[in-house]
Amino acid sequence: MRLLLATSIVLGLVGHGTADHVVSQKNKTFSTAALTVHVGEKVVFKNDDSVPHNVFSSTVGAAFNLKSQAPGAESHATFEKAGTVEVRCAFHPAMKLTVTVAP
Ligand SMILES: [Cu+2]
Repeated sequence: MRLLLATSIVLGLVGHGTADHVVSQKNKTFSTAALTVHVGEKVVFKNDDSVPHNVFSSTVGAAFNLKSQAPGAESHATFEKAGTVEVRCAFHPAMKLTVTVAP
C-alpha cells in the first residue's frame, strides 16, 4: 500500500499521464527492488540521483539499454513479453530490479 501511494505521488509530481509505472534511482538504488507490470506496459526510469545511471537489461528476449542518464533525466522501457526481467545499472553493479511481466 505504501508503495502504491508513493508511485501515485511520483506520477503526479512528474506528470506522466501515459506512464504505467515510474521507477526512480536515488542513492544508487532503484526505488523498488521488485515490480510487477502487465505485457505492453511502460516503465519510466527517472534519475533522481546526483550521479549518472545506465539502466539496462540483458534478459534474453527482453534486453534493452537506456544508455547513460544524467541526473534529472528520464527514459522508459516497454515490456512486451511475459516473464521475469532482470534490470541492472551498468555503472553500479549492486543496483538490481526484478520486473515480473504478467500476461
Ligand atoms: Cu547506477
